[in-house]
Amino acid sequence: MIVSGLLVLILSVLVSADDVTHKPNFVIIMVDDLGIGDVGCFGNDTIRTPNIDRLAAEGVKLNHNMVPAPTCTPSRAAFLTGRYPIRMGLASRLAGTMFGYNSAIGGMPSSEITFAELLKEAGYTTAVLGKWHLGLHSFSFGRNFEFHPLNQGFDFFYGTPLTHMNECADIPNGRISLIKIWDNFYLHMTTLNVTLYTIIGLLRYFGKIGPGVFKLMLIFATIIAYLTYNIPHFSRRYVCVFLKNYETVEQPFRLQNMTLRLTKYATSFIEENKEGPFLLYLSFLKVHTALFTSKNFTGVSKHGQYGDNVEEMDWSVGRVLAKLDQLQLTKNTFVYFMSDHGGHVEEISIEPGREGEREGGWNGIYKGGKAQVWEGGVRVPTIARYPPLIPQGSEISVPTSSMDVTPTLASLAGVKIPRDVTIDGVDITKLLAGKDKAPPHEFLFIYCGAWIHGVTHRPKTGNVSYKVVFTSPKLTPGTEGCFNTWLCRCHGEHVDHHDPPLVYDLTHDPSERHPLDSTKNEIKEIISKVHHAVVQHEDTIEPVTEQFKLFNVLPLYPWLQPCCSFPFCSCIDEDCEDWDRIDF
Ligand SMILES: *[C@@H]1O[C@H](CO)[C@@H](O)[C@H](O)[C@H]1NC(C)=O
Ligand SMILES: *[C@@H]1O[C@H](CO)[C@@H](O)[C@H](O)[C@H]1NC(C)=O
Ligand SMILES: *[C@@H]1O[C@H](CO)[C@@H](O)[C@H](O)[C@H]1NC(C)=O
Ligand SMILES: *[C@@H]1O[C@H](CO)[C@@H](O)[C@H](O)[C@H]1NC(C)=O
Ligand SMILES: [Ca+2]
Repeated sequence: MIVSGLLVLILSVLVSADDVTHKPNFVIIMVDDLGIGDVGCFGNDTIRTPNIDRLAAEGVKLNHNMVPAPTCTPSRAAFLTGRYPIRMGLASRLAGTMFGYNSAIGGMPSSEITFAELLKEAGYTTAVLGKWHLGLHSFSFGRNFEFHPLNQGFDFFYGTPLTHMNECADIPNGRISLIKIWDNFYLHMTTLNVTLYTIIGLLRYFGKIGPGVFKLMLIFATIIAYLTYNIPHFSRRYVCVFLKNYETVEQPFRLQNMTLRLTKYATSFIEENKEGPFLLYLSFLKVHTALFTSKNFTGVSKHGQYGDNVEEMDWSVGRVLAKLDQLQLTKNTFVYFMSDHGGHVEEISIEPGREGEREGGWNGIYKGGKAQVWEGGVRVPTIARYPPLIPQGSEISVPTSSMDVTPTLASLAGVKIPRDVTIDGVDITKLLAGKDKAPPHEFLFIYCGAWIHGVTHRPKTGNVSYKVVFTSPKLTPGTEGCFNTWLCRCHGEHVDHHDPPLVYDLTHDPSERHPLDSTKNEIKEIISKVHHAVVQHEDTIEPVTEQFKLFNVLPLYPWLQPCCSFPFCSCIDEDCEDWDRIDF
């Protein structure tokens, strides 16, 4: 409280009222799990993404933009704050590196300063639409919304606190992937329940409990049995929740017209705030599974359901750009487009009739994908457009980071970031403008959970970017994914350690096929420089509260579960039903 009060004070001194009107607007578009090979302007000649391509033609393409961690939660936390996720306790030591439940208590601490907070203090109206995935409540007996977007600088939220998941499929033959992956689900549940009944029976048999307690325990065990066998049925309602600000407005959320809904909210927000300045963070539920499209985009692409999803997302981007054009805001609006990490290689359809069809993103020439240290996991399709600054159709090929967004936005808006906060990203406005071609980062660390698996190294001199890989996931032989675990894991038996580390010349070998000879002196020197950088970086990491503790991430706090109508937790948001007649 005191810190944010101080922040308001500092910022209001720095920002005088009359330059507010000259500030750029910001439209920040985040796509979920989109691969770099899925986009026309990044080399795809069969998928149609004319609107994203238009952005690139009118702005700059960032060919080597990286996320510091290849899964949703940590990547998004870094994006919003400009800091490595480990600085906010979001580097997981567990098998999972993302949040999975609404009734859990981990999240991005509200003490973190997001770009929305910086801009809001500078007079911006801010909104986030779509996926959040940075937590909801911290531990409390009531609801405290500690991790909610409205507590992180956003004035308006319409979206899911969690993410879109396979459980959310609303088509009849949709799937419940987690249960399917956990092959022996019903066997495990039966074992659990038989054990429970046996224990109760034995307790009674040996006279440890009386008949009254025995009956109560039987009732209790029966409730447990009912709940466990119905996890697949309930999980959709628990997981797939849509909020409008703090209110639960749809549960489980309906997918079919979801992109239309987010698009309508996006264009309305721009319209309502055309006098500016505004920040719109449009965070698509697409193109994560379960796949879904509205009527107009069903069966339109050359790449099955996945391609349809990409093309509908592109359409939505097009509506947002058209709204900026229509209101003559294009010139004064900084647009940034990115994916939160690479495509999900292991997402292969198991739907009857479509078995084997790829449902995850395509990472083009890059190796691996989501949850991996390889380029397919961390190099993301990225475009920035801002006509007054950025030359049309330009490209940047030096390594940049998604963490650069916060300092860059702050710089463009003329806001100072408090000096006591460690920011890992850098202000790249001059690089975007084509004025300063110097690489902004000599070292970029690639985290998998709590561990640094690799480092991208761009020496200050010369034109080569290197990658040093210390640890890599054990892939299913003959594939580029970890098909046994559905997503690659970060440590233990699931990874290989490389000593000496593998070194790649990313400039000439972007697919990471040919490690350089580590007996050569120049390669040894690179390894030693990178080792040194890792040690220096680790020295700057201060211990903070770990958010990925087992008791934080499990759904152990049912009273924190958003539920619009107890006990059924079922409702629909009835605004806009007539999608055929809506003007976007
Ligand atoms: C274009 O994207 C589709 C869908 O992800 C993919 O199947 C195809 O291989 C891509 N084409 C190229 C040239 O990368
Ligand atoms: C769907 O396509 C029809 C025919 O082209 C068009 O009139 C309608 O506006 C489209 N709907 C949406 C939501 O774009
Ligand atoms: C950088 O690359 C360009 C061609 O891509 C080459 O002409 C130039 O000599 C290189 N500079 C250095 C310092 O290696
Ligand atoms: C989506 O919109 C179409 C066209 O307006 C409508 O027929 C359909 O029922 C809607 N679907 C849902 C789930 O609301
Ligand atoms: Ca994601």
